[in-house]
Amino acid sequence: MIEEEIMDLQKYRNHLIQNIKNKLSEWARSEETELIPFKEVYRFLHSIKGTSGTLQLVGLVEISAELLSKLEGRVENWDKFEVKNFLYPLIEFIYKHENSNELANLNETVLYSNAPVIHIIDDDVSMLILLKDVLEGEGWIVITNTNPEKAVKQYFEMKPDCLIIDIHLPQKDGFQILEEIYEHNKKHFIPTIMISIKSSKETRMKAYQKGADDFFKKPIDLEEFVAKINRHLQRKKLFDESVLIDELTQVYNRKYLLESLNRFYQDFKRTKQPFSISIVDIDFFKKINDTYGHLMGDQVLRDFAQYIKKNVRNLDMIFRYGGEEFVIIFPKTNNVDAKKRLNELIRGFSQIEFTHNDNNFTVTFSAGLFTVDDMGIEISEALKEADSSLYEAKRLGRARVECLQMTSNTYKNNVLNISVIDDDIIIRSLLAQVLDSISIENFELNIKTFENGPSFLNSAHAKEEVNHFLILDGIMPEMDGLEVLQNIKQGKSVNKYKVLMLTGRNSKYEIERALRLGADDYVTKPFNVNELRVRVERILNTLK
Ligand code: GH3
Ligand code: MG
Repeated sequence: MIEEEIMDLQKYRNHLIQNIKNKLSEWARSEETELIPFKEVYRFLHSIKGTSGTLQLVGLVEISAELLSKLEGRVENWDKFEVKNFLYPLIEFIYKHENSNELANLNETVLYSNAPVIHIIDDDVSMLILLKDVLEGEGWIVITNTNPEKAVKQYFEMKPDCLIIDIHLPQKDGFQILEEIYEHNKKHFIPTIMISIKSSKETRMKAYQKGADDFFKKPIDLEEFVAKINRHLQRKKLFDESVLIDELTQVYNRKYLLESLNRFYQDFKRTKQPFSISIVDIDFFKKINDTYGHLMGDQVLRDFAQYIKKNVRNLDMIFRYGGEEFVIIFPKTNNVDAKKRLNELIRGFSQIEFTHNDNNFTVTFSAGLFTVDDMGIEISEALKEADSSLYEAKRLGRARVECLQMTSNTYKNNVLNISVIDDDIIIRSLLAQVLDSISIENFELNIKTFENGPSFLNSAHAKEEVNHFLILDGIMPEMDGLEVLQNIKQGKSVNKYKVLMLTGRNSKYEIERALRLGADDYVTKPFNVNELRVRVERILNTLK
């Protein structure tokens, strides 16, 4: 009896959700110029709120109530994009509700933008799927290839932190891949692990001679495999860091500055919290060298860098930019606060007494400031602006901070077309939102969603001669995703496309076909939204 009641409730819940989806689809299909009456959205939410209470969908009651309260005072009609953004919490709820069982089973790994990237090349798809699953469970980003030609290309694009290669591959064996990447690997110390069914001493020796760091015999002991990779990644990280520290002053070097600035810029675009960049330069440094000698000059540089490092917050960062020029990044800091801090630093440092033989002297520095608080500005421009301000600080007498923050110009960006093709309105809206929150420096992202293959293939969006990133559902009613993939990969613009396939969790066949047909990566459904964002960000950054 009770069982029956529960089942019935489930039936009505599905019905409600289907109704919501139908309405969302209807709005999504409307013309861009067509306005959606304010009243319609209101009635829609109102009805959800009423019904979901009865159906004991507590989360949905809360979301609809919250959205309704935000509608108070509103009278204007909406365009469809506005509606989609507004209703995002609802879309997220439905996604989680529909996939709750499977999402609960997903490892709750947290992926960070700086998660290590592991590249696996193996034509045995079962092995590939298994390893990808296990390694992603560790919070690492895993990219996979079955085709060696494509793998080498992807290796240079993605610059992984660890490489795993099967020896026996079609066309080209693992040893040949090792040869092709040898020079790059030597410079970047990318740990390379060979895996193979054959493990004769001869095979292992050959692997090591060609540049492999490690060798695992199949079947692989996964626990040991993960432990080893972890070790390799730790060493790789230490190596990367040592390359990023300036030897004399022991603060970060210029190479790391550019990388960090990009990261802070991404965070800014996501969080909208401004951050400040300052170029600082020691005043009359040449005179210190001339008067007290180069060794003393070096000492001043060291002390200066350490003074700044000790007197800024933990999250602030200092970099040696050039000779006696440094850059300080103040994350989550507006212009006024950054200026105040710089003034304190200038005052504090000027009071430090240096001693050379019996002479005491003090040193000052000047600072140029620029605060990134506007989407229109690019990092390279921001640095230039900070530099002009530094010049102004020097001109006005030194030992001071200046900020000439000019209004940002309009910059011409490259265009990257992004398409999502999925028959499910929830997935489409969810992905559109995820993509919307991503920004890639110097690129204007042009995002469009399609509910089936043909509408995409026939669209102007697909035909434009620009780089294109495609998220493609594997299984769709009208035209299978794999068919769409095939279509693109046989087209003349194949090189302009990067394709991420959405596949079923357990469908080896689908994954296999996708990779063979040239998909650049795959993600199994249901996916964790945050994880997907990080992955997509990584892929998009390789398109720069
Ligand atoms: P201003 O106040 O306008 O910045 O004058 P300045 O003398 O500080 O600047 P200028 O650019 O004329 O001179 C900078 C000097 O810094 C020239 C260069 O020899 C010296 N320098 C650059 N790198 C190092 C270093 O690593 N160690 C030492 N001791 N000197 C360095
Ligand atoms: Mg100077």
